[in-house]
Amino acid sequence: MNLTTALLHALKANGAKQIFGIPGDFALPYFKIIEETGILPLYTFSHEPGVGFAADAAARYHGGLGVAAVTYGAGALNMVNAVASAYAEKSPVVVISGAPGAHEASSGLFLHHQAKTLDSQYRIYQEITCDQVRLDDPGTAPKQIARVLANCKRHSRPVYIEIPRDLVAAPCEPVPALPEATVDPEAIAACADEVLARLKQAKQPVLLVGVEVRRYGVEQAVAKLAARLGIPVVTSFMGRGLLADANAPLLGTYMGIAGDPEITQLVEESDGLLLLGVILSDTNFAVSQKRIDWRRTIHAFDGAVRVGHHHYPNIPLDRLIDALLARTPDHGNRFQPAKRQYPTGLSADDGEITPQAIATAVNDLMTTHGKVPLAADTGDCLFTAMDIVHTAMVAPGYYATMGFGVPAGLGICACGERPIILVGDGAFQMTGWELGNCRRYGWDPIVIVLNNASWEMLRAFQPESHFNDLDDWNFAAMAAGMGGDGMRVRSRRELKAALDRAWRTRGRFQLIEAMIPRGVMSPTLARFVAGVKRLSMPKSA
Ligand code: TPP
Repeated sequence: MNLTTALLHALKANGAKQIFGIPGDFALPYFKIIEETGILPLYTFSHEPGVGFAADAAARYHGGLGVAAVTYGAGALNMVNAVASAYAEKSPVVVISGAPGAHEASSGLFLHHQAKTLDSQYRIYQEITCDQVRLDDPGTAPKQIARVLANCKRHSRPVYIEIPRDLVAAPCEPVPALPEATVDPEAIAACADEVLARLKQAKQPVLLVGVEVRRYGVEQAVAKLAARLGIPVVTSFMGRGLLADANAPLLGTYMGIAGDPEITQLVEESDGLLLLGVILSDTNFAVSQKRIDWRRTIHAFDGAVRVGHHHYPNIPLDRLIDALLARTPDHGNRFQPAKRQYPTGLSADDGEITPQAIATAVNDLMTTHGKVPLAADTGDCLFTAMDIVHTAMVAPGYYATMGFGVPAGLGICACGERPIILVGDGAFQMTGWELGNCRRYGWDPIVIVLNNASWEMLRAFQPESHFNDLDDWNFAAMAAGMGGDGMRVRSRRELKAALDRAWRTRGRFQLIEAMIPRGVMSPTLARFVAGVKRLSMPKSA
């Protein structure tokens, strides 16, 4: 075994299913080993942000490790935003970067791709990963790889592994089993007892689930717990798509004043709000008009639990859920919330296309053919997704980077699914070109570009600025050259026909360019903007 194969076997043993990457001269030697051993399939993309987003989405979707492989400097530094996003949103992405060999580092010359010092890249990545290693000693490498991968999984955050190019084939022992975290069973028991006592006291307990529930693979267990406790469940905005296939008493998604008023009232008036794996981000809570009394909440996040003013460190989420389940017998009582109604039955006429019409058309498609996963970008497409039936979804709901949607959808394709990708024209201008890689891999996602020739979300906040006007690029016309089919649609009739055709056509990506008039947005975005504007207005005396 050599250094690279030891790493690849360890990645596979710990849940990686594939590698996304772009090589460079510092990375060619280890890419050669990836390709020739076939330990994990390799998918190359066109631009490093796409590599990072695809690895992030694959990790989110299949619940294992995502792997993004790049070259030193120009490659790795080109991926910083995508890895920062994965850090913020707790996605376990393993970044592998090639690097100069030892003799090159001591040549006295500046090396190509070097930013400031040879260590600049390592230091930059220290800020956006939870552990790092440079594999410059094959003797200690197995233990160091084990430590870094263990931290990636434990914290569910990106890690950084640098391989000097002269060591990729150095003999190396296999990576040992990852070190287990030590936990105190008594602390977990005490914590679980207090959580359940608080819930029992509450007149209106509610369970709010966030992204960690998927990251730590406890969706089914959480669904079971919610059913046994008989309390309603809602997801956070970021957690949209969680529990989509679990049998949980799920009401919908909490979005404060931008969301369903019944859900908002339920969450904000709860006297026993249990937040499981929820990131306390502004997008999850800022439009709540600060109505949540945090002293009355129970918050399990980042391996710790806070119950009112009590703090329990070192309580992994999966261990907490196990302990809660062990203390909650199944009495067969089931809370059956009223099912949220999503818009269906598009009237396929000559009327103009709105974001809401797109949600309706997608709902009709899923009603007929069954649910498919969604990948959404930032912009109104993300808010439009809130009107689509609750299905598995990846989206940058907190870090809110544009450019995520298309490569994230391809990350889902690499997991063997055919997603629907929702993306605005502004975001498509950034990373839409990754679709050109579909043909090589036989991927055929359905892509809906919401083309309003505008940075509409920004316009909503600042309508007077002309810089939010974009040109009309005619993306549909470009699809054929990239190996897909493009359809530009202007009416609801055309939209429905294009979606039906896209569904039937397999083997090529399907790009539906839905032309939406400027100024027309989804009802959820309209409420979100109105809410944020209202909350950010100075209070009158
Ligand atoms: N750059 C990145 C990488 N991410 C961002 N979120 C922004 C800039 C700021 N930003 C937020 S929304 C937006 C911009 C520029 C406009 C999005 O336009 P588009 O994708 O066309 O979607 P729309 O708002 O029209 O729905």
